Amino acid sequence: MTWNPFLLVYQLIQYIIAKLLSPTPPSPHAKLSRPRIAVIGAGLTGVSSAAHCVGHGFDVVIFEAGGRDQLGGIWARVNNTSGLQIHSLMYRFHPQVQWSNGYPTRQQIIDAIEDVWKTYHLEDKTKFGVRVERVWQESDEKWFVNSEEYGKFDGIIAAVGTCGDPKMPHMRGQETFEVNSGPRSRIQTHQYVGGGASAVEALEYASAAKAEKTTILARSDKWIIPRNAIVDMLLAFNVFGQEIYISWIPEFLLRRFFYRDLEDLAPKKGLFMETPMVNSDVLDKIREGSAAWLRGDILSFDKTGIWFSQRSKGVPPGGPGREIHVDADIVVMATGFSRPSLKFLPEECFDEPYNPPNWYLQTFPPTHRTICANNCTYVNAIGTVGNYHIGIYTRILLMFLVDPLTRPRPGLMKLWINFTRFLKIRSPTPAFDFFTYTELMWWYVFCVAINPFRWKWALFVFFGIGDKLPLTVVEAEDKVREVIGMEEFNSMQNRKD
Ligand SMILES: Cc1cc2nc3c(=O)[nH]c(=O)nc-3n(C[C@H](O)[C@H](O)[C@H](O)COP(=O)(O)OP(=O)(O)OC[C@H]3O[C@@H](n4cnc5c(N)ncnc54)[C@H](O)[C@@H]3O)c2cc1C
Ligand SMILES: *[C@@H]1O[C@H](CO)[C@@H](O)[C@H](O)[C@H]1NC(C)=O
Ligand SMILES: *[C@@H]1O[C@H](CO)[C@@H](O)[C@H](O)[C@H]1NC(C)=O
Ligand SMILES: *[C@@H]1O[C@H](CO)[C@@H](O)[C@H](O)[C@H]1NC(C)=O
Ligand SMILES: CC(=O)N[C@H]1CO[C@H](CO)[C@@H](O)[C@@H]1O
Repeated sequence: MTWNPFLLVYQLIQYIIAKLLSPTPPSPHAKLSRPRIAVIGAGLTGVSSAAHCVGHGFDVVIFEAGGRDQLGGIWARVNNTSGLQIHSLMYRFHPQVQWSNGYPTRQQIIDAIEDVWKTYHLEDKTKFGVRVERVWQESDEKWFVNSEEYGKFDGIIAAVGTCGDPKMPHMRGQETFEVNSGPRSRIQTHQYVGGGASAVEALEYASAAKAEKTTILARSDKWIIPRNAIVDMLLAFNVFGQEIYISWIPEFLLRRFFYRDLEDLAPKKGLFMETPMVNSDVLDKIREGSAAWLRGDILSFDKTGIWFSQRSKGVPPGGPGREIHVDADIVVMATGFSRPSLKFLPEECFDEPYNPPNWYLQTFPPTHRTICANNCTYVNAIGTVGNYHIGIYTRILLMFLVDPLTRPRPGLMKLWINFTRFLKIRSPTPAFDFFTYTELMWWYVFCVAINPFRWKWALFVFFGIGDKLPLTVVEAEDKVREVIGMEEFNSMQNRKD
């Protein structure tokens, strides 16, 4: 490996963050006395949330539908050619994570998730092979998961992710296509269906398989942004989380300096409307002739390839086009994943107009503030993915659980949702269907600042430090309330079962 000063600084910073901000793992058999939390899903989000909980003395049980080999969620299910699209700087899903390079491989990501899982002794707290079908609350506001055998929980963290089963649309004539990969034949054309993030995955797979030519068949236009940490962070800096009057500036710059001669591929619609693809090679491959990008609709398959209606820019899907035949040796359906269901949550969580993602901070259903659907309600975003926000969301839940005065009332949660809708009234997309990372940070700041009882928790919520001090204050507050006869507001901490 070559010596790289930036990498060295990056590693040093990560080392310091890990030392300063990782909550101390409890000893393996320590009795954790604070409220008990059910975490649903053992992907990156579930493992990170659970590690935060036990690190602050809360007990957890992780429920994972898959077996032990599913630890790591979606990353456990994809091929080795799949890797991180964004820079790992924006993928520090737990303070303890220390990446050795900018773009870790699938195996390195799985190892990092396992490492957090083991460090926080979550082995004994994970139930593999248990798909959560139902969570419900008894009159004491405690939760049950699936059945009574797992005991009562004070809070629920749903971390089911956004990638469930692969989406496999059936297309006319699909079974007549013959894969041409006999020992004598070369892979000449790769044919891709779709145009989202999975198309990038497929491209990487194609280049690993030494495809001579790759054609991407895309139904709709998607923005492509360069794989450059600084550019990506600047784009995530739009605190408004929507198309604004100056959005034309980044859009112009991308067209002029990134797309250049291929400007026709840049979508007409705004950048801040849909998750962009992060990739720096695809445009180069198109320029050099080893890849082609065709916009249009698939008509049917035949023995040697695909009949395709090629549309020009601006013609909507299904609109008129030119019929062409695309020859292919192999067809990769890069059609993405269907969304895992949250239907195990109580029905009232889905009442319009407060159905996901239209929840408090996008994550807490207004009818149940002790449910935190961490990182799984998102639709489109620019920014980072599994980053600090997993910890922040988890700690907001922990704050609600131990400090009754910080708990939001359903009416106020709805008011916040209305308020955010109002702020984004001119956005071309519904308020919660697109956000940027900076907007998320503004939500947190607002959430902590709006309620004076949350101020003492600010350092804890944002950095995970100093939960002892606010807890002593909470105990003092509890005493005051007992004296003035408001015990019903008492913290859960004092309610021993
Ligand atoms: C190839 C690929 C590349 C990606 N690249 C990036 C990238 O560059 N940057 C980025 O930010 N993101 C990227 N992503 C997005 C990725 O989804 C997230 O980064 C992250 O890994 C999601 O973690 P998660 O824990 O939230 O969800 P998952 O990893 O999907 O884990 C959810 C887990 O919950 C379990 N589960 C679901 N329902 C239930 C139930 N009812 N009961 C029990 N268990 C259940 C599932 O079995 C699964 O193990 C990429 C995704 C893929 C597939
Ligand atoms: C990629 O992963 C999928 C799903 O696990 C699997 O079916 C397929 O065979 C894998 N492909 C390669 C080339 O490993
Ligand atoms: C993926 O990579 C890991 C380590 O790099 C290796 O152990 C594993 O066998 C690979 N899996 C496949 C399907 O190639
Ligand atoms: C939120 O807005 C809806 C209409 O969009 C209104 O019916 C409802 O009363 C508002 N709720 C609050 C809490 O302001
Ligand atoms: C699984 C999941 O929802 N991951 C998302 C976490 O949040 C980021 C946005 O900050 C998304 O890009 C991820 O896909």
